[in-house]
Amino acid sequence: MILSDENILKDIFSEDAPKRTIFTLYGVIFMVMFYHALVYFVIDGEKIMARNEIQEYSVGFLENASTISETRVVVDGESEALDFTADENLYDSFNGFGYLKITVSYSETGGFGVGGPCDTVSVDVPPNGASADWQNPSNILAGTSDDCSDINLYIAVFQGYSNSSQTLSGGSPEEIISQWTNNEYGGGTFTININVDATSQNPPPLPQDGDEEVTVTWSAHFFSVVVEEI
Ligand SMILES: [Ca+2]
Repeated sequence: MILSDENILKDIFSEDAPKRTIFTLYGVIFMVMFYHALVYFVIDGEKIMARNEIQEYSVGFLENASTISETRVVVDGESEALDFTADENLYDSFNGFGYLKITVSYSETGGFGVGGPCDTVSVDVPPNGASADWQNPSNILAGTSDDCSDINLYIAVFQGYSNSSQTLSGGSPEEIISQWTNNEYGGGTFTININVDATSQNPPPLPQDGDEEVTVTWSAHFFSVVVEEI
């Protein structure tokens, strides 16, 4: 059968042909064609568009450490507290505050003579006062040193941040960047408590070591997020 306009018109206006059958046949053909067109343009078309729309991105982080040090003489048997608040300008320059590293260092001073024994220094950071990922298993919130070696503490600040690049599918660069942008994390004041247990070279009545000079270095690691199409 040849489906041409001429035939259709001829059939429709024909006196002889059983019109009902012809119309029914054309109706079925039309519906089958319509169905295929619908499937092609609407259903498959959407799938094809969706496939083309899924864009892959690499998400990376550039870190910047902002460091500040403070030295305090802590009297034997007493506790001193030092505070740290991140500079608000850092939130304007970066997407977020990733983590805070604290280094506590000291050497033997006031030991009355060369080679005096190192004091014992203990520190702890109470998990409050600042907004941080306090439950993160990587956190090191306390430490002790009795050989003049440094104490290194670590506080995860931005929830979920690990500075490992990743690949994402879908979404838009703006959405990904907004996921990694937050100026709440790290807000507030971090505090470190320092305790010194001084160790003297010789027992009394010789002069006793009564304190230690402790330096605390706060290193705030802020990051910028970099999203690239791949
Ligand atoms: Ca000392």
